[in-house]
Amino acid sequence: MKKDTRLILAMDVTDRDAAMAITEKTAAYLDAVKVGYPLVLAAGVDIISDLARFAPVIADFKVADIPNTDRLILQQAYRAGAAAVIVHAFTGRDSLEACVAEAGKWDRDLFVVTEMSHPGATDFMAAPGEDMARMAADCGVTGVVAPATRPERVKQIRDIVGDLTIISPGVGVQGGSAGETIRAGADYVIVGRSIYQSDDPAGAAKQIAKEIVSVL
Ligand code: NUP
Repeated sequence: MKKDTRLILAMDVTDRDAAMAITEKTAAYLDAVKVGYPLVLAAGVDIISDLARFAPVIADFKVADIPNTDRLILQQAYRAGAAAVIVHAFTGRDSLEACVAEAGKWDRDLFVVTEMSHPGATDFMAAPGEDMARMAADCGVTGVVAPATRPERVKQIRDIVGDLTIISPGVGVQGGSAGETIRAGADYVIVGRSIYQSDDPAGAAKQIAKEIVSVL
């Protein structure tokens, strides 16, 4: 994944044509596009290779199963053309190691969720978040997902994961700031609704990319 604008679009629009059109319009400001269940279930898995024409695709499948099932899911995501897959870590080391091995076979990226960005993440996920970040670094993943809504946590997670890539959702509608998140140590911010619900998605993406440049 190139590190140019440091902006990743979360493409959660469920209309295939709209998803394609918005991604094409904003592509000049993106380092990657992230898809998850909303769009893939609506449009089919081929949407991954279709969007990959505009930017590398991160499959946000938050994979969380036994090692064998994790492996099977990752195979399908990479086969469909995903440059990276997002998985959970709370399932434990054997599951994560299976994911790392599968990503290695395909020579693709793997990101691990530490603590999520929504308020409910503090109910259960925050406490083991640092342990999960430590285990992720230990297992040799590409990077981790850390909450832009809590820049202080991004800083703490940066201290744990060293040079690994940090991608941070929660900018815009969820309340996080792109500039603060990058300043806290994230490599990329992930932005969805603030871009795809805008009347001018390209203008919104350009503005966020500008904000990021201003803090580098
Ligand atoms: O902790 C996380 N928070 C989060 O919002 C982990 C995620 N993967 N996401 C995803 O990022 C979420 O599912 C959505 O696709 C995107 C944020 O979108 P938005 O709040 O900018 O619209």
